[in-house]
Amino acid sequence: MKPIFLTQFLIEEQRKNDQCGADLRLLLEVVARACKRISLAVGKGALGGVLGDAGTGNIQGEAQKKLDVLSNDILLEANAWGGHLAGMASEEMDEPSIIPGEYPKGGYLLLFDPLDGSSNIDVNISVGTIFSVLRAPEGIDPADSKAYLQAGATQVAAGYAVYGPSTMLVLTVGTGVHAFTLDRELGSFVLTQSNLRIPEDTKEFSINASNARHWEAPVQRYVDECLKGKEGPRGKDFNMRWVASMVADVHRIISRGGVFMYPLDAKTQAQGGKLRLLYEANPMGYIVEQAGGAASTGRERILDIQPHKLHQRVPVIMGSKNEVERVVAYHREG
Ligand code: P6P
Repeated sequence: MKPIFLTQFLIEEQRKNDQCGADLRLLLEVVARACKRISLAVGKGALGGVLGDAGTGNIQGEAQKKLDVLSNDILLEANAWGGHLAGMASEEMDEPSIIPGEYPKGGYLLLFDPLDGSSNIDVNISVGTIFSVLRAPEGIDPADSKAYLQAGATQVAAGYAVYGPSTMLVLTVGTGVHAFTLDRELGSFVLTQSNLRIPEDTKEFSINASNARHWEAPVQRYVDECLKGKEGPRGKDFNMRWVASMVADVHRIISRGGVFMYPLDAKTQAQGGKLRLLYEANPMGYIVEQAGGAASTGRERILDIQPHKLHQRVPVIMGSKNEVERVVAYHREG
């Protein structure tokens, strides 16, 4: 069968989807090219001279890996001259980055976590890039973080690249979720799965169990019932997975079902959660919902949250619809 490359897919999407115009298509192609460059750098491992810490920290208070900084720079440079963006915001930058004066500005904002899960890099575990596309609001300077404070439901596109045994690009422009695999010989992303759907039920949950003593009662109850297996109220055995790379964990869930949880707990209560809303929870939540799953904080739909700061953190429970709804029901019951 003739391969469908990302460009052809996006051109065909453009023809049938008013939300996916030429500018958005070109923006997504630029991001995809940047992800190819990141994949190349990540894939070199120790041979690329870019493992280890950069010796700097980000606004999150996290030590930056050399590849965090390199990935961020790759995305900034790739998107500076294209003319599709008014500005960019990143986990690795305190404030938004505006388009250099010598280049035209476009109508979109790009938000990204350039290398999610980077603490896994030095031990050769899958990492990824997460990105979200918003419309640039009229009358707000894209250098002002207020321009990016839009609810996740307003996203026009979202996607991630997962740098694993193969490099995959998974994206949505609002008409389902589609997966592309990087053909390294051609240097092109080839469509390998269309209209991904998350099974509504699962036997697999994903949570960092070392935080168990910090969890709120509803999460404790949900996990305890999973652990009781077929002898317990769920009547079936569960498996657990935790990669500690959101992209890898959520990609598994989009591929075969499951529920990913980084809930509010006593450790993260003060900062509102662990994962970032604008460039982790929102894009992944949009993709999960487009694949028939659900994405909640436990108390509200993630995509409904009105952000109040650029690096805002939120609790995250997303994946198989029936499991997320069960966790939400337990929160309602208290
Ligand atoms: P913990 C990676 O640092 C990340 O932001 C997500 O990708 C991942 O799901 C989570 O943090 C892992 O957190 O507390 O298990 O190390």
